[in-house]
Amino acid sequence: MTTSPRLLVRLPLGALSGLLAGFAALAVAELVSVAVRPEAGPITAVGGAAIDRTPTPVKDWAIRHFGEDDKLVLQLGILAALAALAVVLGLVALRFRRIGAAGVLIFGAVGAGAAVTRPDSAGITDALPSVAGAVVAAALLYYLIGRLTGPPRSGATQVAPGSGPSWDRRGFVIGASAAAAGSLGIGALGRYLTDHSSRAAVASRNAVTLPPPASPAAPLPSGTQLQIPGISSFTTSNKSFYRVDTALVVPKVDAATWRLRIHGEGVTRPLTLTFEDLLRRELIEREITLTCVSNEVGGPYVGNARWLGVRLADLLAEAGVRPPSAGGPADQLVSRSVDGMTLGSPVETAMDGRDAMLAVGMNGQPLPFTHGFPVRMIIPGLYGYVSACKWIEDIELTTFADYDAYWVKRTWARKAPIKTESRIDVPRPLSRSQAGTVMVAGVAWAQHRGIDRVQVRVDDGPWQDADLATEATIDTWRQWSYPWNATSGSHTLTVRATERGGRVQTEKRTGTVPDGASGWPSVVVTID
Ligand SMILES: Nc1nc2c(c(=O)[nH]1)N[C@H]1C(S)=C(S)[C@@H](COP(=O)(O)O)O[C@H]1N2
Ligand SMILES: [Mo]
Repeated sequence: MTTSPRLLVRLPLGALSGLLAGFAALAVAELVSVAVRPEAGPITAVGGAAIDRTPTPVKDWAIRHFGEDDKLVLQLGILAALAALAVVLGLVALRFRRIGAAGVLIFGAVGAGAAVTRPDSAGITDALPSVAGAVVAAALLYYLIGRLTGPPRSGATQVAPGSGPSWDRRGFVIGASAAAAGSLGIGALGRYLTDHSSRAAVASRNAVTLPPPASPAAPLPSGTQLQIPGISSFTTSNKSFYRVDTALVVPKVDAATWRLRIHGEGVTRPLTLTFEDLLRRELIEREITLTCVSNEVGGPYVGNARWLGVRLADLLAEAGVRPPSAGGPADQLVSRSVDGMTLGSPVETAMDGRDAMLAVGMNGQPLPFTHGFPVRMIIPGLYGYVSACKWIEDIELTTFADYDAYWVKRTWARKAPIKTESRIDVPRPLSRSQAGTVMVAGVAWAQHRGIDRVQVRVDDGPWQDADLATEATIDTWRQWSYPWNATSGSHTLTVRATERGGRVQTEKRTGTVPDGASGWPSVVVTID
């Protein structure tokens, strides 16, 4: 004979019911999202909405503290919140079965709302994953809680008359087990199908043979790379190149079906280009150092690569675009990516003769998916958020007065040329070295202006000229080194760079918002 489980048993089973319902919701939603759109899954949609709504200082803090793991941390946070919520709903349902189930539906509506309002939303169908997940989960919760609290059903275990409410232990165990197994199976199927759908993109990337550039990068002059342990390699490998973007799921774009549209104000011949179209054009190859506006003084979000691509100014000219200085009506070029990101760059800068390009290659490889395959923009001298659109699919000519891009809506500057900066790579902060010659070394950058001088100061001593590595181009960073005759004690090393033309890197310390951090980097070291 089974009587109603005591509170100590009922509460955990209610919580378990909630968790199983939540798990089923996610599994079903993710499976349905494969059919609809992978980005329409509730975790991705809610996470994306959260990223977009996070106040800039918090986002900046998250990037600083979690670095490139920021998105993983966010997803784990969402999962933890969902789990807590599922437990609460399970417990509520013990008392109020309908309200618990309705609560599940409400959270499904939140997921659906987030999905359809994402900038890359395909419309109302994006609600389907969340809705399907929520309906299944609500039904499951209703059923499981019913086993815990409901009256004995005919055919259930025999109950002595008058013994009070009973619970269907067997029904609960079977239902819960079936739900867990079913969710696991559905989840696995969803995962398998997701991998399968990205296979076309992977195959299209594997099939790319990058043509040789019509205008190759000059071979790196000898002396560009100093032989000093711990200094940033002049060329940053694709694997170690920093990654900064808002994409929770790295877009896997099939190059075979990819198209780029160029249109808007002053465009007399709108263009639609395929990936093959781009590869057939004259390609340029250039060394360019990319920097993120979120890079703190001394921070890691800067890297140099050899980019291969199509000159952006040529494509724009072909579309009939004239820069404002030649009477063109558009002063802003808005790039849009497949995941709905928007970046605004000055048309004047893109067409002023610098090597702005639509890049297809990075260090001799097709772009990695994380860095924008199949095509991204690169404009030397501008921070990434106003130039380096990854997974680009649309270029619209407009004005700064008429349109604010994604980060501009979130308090960052409309225009953001890269500030002259330097970084001490060695010695590491708070490291210990032996008295004698200690190599102080690092990198300095002032893209599209060039670095002419780097100076090092020990404590409050005079500024000493560092030795500069050979310059590759004015668009790249430059290594430097200073053999320091170190004496024992604690010392502060400070560095500053001077750009071509004589302007010294400003001492003024500012944070990253709104247009990039400034100030002199320093490290404190101990000499034994
Ligand atoms: N589609 C898309 N492109 C993007 C971003 C993004 O979030 N989405 N981030 C930009 C920013 S802020 C920077 S600094 C560079 C970083 O490029 P990387 O990840 O290849 O280093 O990409 C830019 N392009
Ligand atoms: Mo950035």
